[in-house]
Amino acid sequence: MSDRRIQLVKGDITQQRVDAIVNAANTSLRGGGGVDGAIHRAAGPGLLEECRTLGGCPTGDARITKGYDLPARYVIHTPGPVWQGGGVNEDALLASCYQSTFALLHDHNLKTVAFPSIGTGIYRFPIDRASRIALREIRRALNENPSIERVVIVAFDERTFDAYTRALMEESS
Ligand code: AR6
Repeated sequence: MSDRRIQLVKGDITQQRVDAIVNAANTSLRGGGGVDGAIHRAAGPGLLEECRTLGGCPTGDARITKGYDLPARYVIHTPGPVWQGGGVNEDALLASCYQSTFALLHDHNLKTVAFPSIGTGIYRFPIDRASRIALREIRRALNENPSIERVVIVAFDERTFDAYTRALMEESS
């Protein structure tokens, strides 16, 4: 059975009214393209200012900042792996992005979160593989943290929405 706390929606993560949205960042935490660019544009300059104080973040790890002009209270920044064919620990590093994010949610007592599809844009992680890893980690974290109330997966495009739909169906079958 799929966990009722998991929701898949199509849309723009910057519009999500949750405790924290997750940013598919890079290790510099100085902003970038894709969802990172969209989050920085919507949050305003305070976000980059705070990010500059953090001194970067290793791949698979995560850092938390305030949400500034976003409806979300916090942003959790996590750099995914650049896909290089699968032989350099990409699966474990992607899983680690989710694990690190849930650790921060737990530490800060946050109950609702929205994820983009980490790694599957500019970093080219294969979408079917990434969506299975994401759902496996989300379900594991939900089992361990009954206090998490809602996990929204925000698919920006049809391809991403379809891949997560398939992965959700695999899980519930
Ligand atoms: N809301 C939700 N999802 C979005 C949005 C949005 N507003 N905009 C894009 N996406 P990507 P990555 C989707 O490339 O592969 C940046 O330059 C997008 O369609 O944002 O982890 C960082 O600074 C895709 O499905 O992240 C890094 O350098 C998903 O978000 C690098 O890109 C992830 O695509 C990280 O690459």
